[in-house]
Amino acid sequence: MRNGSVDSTYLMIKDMRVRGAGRIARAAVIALKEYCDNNRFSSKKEFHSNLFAAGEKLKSARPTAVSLPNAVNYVLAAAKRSEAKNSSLRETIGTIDVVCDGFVASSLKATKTIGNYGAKRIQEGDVVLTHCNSEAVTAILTAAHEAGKKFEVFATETRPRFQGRITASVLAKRGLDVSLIPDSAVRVYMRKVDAVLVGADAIAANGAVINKIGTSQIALVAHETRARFFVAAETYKLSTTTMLGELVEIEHRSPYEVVPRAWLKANSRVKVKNPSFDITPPEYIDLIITEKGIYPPQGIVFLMKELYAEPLLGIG
Ligand code: RI2
Repeated sequence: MRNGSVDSTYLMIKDMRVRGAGRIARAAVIALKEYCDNNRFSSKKEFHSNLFAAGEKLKSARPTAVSLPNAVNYVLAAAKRSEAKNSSLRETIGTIDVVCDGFVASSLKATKTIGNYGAKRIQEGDVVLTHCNSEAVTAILTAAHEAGKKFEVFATETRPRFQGRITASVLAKRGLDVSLIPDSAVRVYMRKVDAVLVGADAIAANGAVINKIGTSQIALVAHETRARFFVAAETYKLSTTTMLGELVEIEHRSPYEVVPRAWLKANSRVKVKNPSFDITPPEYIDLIITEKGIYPPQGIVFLMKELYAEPLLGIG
């Protein structure tokens, strides 16, 4: 069995050569498509068990961004439906190809739609602060800029992996007015900030947002200065299992992302903690911008029920 696309995508997601909640979802779906197309299966049974094993492997690459299991489950659900219809192996693989292409296209379209919806929330003269690197956020800022609005952006560095540099670089190349600031400088600049705009790795049924570590501190400071706090997320980042009371697992990454190996060796009694994500409670969030519309966090559970309750629960 040629597992190449699945194994290499698993590793690229795990060590964050492919990162960002939307990107990892699309990468996993493309890996599953390639896996189906590039292998010969002796029976439908073999196909299904191998496909589900590949899906489980991909889902295990990173635990927090729910976009990853949601995207993989979307493909596996199509395989299950095909099995239930007793389709031939060739038909099933054909269906999976279509489903994977459809997911990737609709994911890209959703980000663009969020850009257009969110751009309306940026006012002329605003100062906007963002954290980490989110395609949904850069889509909004870019759309507002292309609409001719003049505004200033502060991008936090986002230690320990400095994804804020990606954001600052992308926005500057697109002609936006952007300043990179240390994470620890957020409170200094927040007095000038009109709106905070962040992405999401997962959104819980109560409207809490799981995003890059540091997001919840920024929300607290935004609350203090009454800056608006917006979240931009495609609906495949909704965590349906939180409707059943399940918690979103927070990823803890290597201490060597925080300090060099030699330093830790010389200071071996020091414990280094590196949680990747934190949880911003709904009370600190004004609006969640999705491709299906803009919701207060308290409205998210209704969107979740409308979109996913039946198709997603019970899969996995
Ligand atoms: P988009 C990222 O996680 C950040 O937390 C970002 O806010 C989120 O994914 C959403 O990104 P990481 O992969 O899907 O850098 O909006 O840990 O691009």
